[in-house]
Amino acid sequence: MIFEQHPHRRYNPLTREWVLVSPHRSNRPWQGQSEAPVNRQRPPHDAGCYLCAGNERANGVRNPDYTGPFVFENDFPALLKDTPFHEDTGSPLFQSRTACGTSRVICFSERHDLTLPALPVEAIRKVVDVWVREYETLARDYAWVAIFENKGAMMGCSNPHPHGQIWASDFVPSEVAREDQAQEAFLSETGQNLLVSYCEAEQSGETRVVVENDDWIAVVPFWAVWPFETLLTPKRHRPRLTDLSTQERDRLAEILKRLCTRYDGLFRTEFPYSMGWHGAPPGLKETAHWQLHAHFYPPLLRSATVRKFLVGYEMLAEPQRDLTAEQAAARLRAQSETLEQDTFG
Ligand code: H2U
Ligand code: ZN
Repeated sequence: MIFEQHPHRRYNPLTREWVLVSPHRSNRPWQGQSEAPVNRQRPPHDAGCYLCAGNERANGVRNPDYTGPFVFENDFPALLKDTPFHEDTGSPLFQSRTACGTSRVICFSERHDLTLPALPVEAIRKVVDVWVREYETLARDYAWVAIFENKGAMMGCSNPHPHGQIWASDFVPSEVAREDQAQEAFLSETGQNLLVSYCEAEQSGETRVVVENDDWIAVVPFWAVWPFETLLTPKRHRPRLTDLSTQERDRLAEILKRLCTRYDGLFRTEFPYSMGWHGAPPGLKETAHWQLHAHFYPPLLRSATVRKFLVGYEMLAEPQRDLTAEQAAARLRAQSETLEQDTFG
């Protein structure tokens, strides 16, 4: 395809933003920053870890001797339950309003040394169940439940014990509101669900597919910004995590392991990323336009220590990438689905 060798822009229909793709630059030399490699040798239990079973957290509370996933209220939450109501819309220049909510931390398992891809599928399945359960509980009281994982020091993760976070808020955050509007507009303009149609189209082409099973598909989206960004979504129309069948939860655990193992294999490192779930906001009655999906946004570009920066043109104009989504998908497809523990650290 000629346009894969020439600068072009691609449209992200989920956010209605454009990304500039410059494939002719892929082989430019790099003399910029590389990060120090992290020591990945970790013990199964670390006496100094705030998140390990039986240990004392930063605020003095002791974790139980848990096995499997463990959820606790974040000791340093970004959102608080009882913030006094305040709304200031008097001036278009100085608008503010109260934000209420709650934050939780989810340790994926008692193992300090095992990230998602290193856990057995059955253990990942338990994490899936906790995501669904937490979503279900918090969706009763909140307008949005953010379920996400910040992985790796490069992504600002403060603790090596594999864990994710859950933030519930009484407002729908901007990124989600944008996706809501875009999917709604797509349905009313075309009569189709945006992501269901998109993934059907990707399945027939295969150039951007990374992994799939009977119920799930992961692609490097056509409009990806991060070099190895992926979009993971059910094959059938499922607006929310709570709409997943037992089998879909089983197969989600399976595909998560396969996808993350490929990520780890790419640069032979515990692949850093921010990932999280987007689905129909809890309060929404009409959900035909929504499709559940997870975004994986990994920062790495060309090795375990060389990352992509969204700076300069990206900050001031629009996102830009050199490696095409098709090249990234091919690289991920070429990886093994067997975790080579001995290659780390
Ligand atoms: P991140 O590393 O992804 O930031 O998550 C760690 C979270 O765990 C962070 O939000 C919380 C931090 O507030 N935490 C506790 O609640 N208690 C602790 O003792 C340590 C960390
Ligand atoms: Zn730990």
